Amino acid sequence: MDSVVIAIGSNVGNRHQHLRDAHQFLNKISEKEILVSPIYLTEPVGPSRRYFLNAVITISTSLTPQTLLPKLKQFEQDHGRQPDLPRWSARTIDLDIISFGDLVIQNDSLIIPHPEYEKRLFVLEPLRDIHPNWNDPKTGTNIDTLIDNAPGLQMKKTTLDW
Ligand code: PH2
Ligand code: MG
Ligand code: MG
Repeated sequence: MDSVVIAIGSNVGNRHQHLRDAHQFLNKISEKEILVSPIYLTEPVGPSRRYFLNAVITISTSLTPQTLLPKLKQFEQDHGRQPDLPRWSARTIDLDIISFGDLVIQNDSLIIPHPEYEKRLFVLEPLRDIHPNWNDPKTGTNIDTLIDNAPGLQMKKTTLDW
């Protein structure tokens, strides 16, 4: 069984409810108790002007990355996410696999660890909240160093609950 770190984001509609729906879904598919970060309000990275709610959840699964990924995509579509919109479009819900146990995968449909998470404080900060001793599976870089090296981003922890 592997521990899988999943980053969640929403910047359209009832963002809080979308995160809660994702939480409920991940709780259901996880084979052990999930780990859940606080919810952050974050400045958009890229051209979108709508602020995001972001969080990180760790699940445990005996699925493979290739079988977990379509389940996450199906959830996104069931929650009003249109699959073929451009990369930076606003999104009701986005579920990104950040890491999958210690696996390092690089193929056309999947790159693990997530190729850009090191640049994204909206992933790194909530990740550190639940895994303060986390190291990147590919480079071994620890989470404090990753955060020190990431570009600045306006963000704050909210008191929103799950
Ligand atoms: N997701 C993106 C692009 N930009 N910015 C923030 N703050 N949070 C996100 O989750 C996010 C983003 C693409 O998935
Ligand atoms: Mg994303
Ligand atoms: Mg995504």
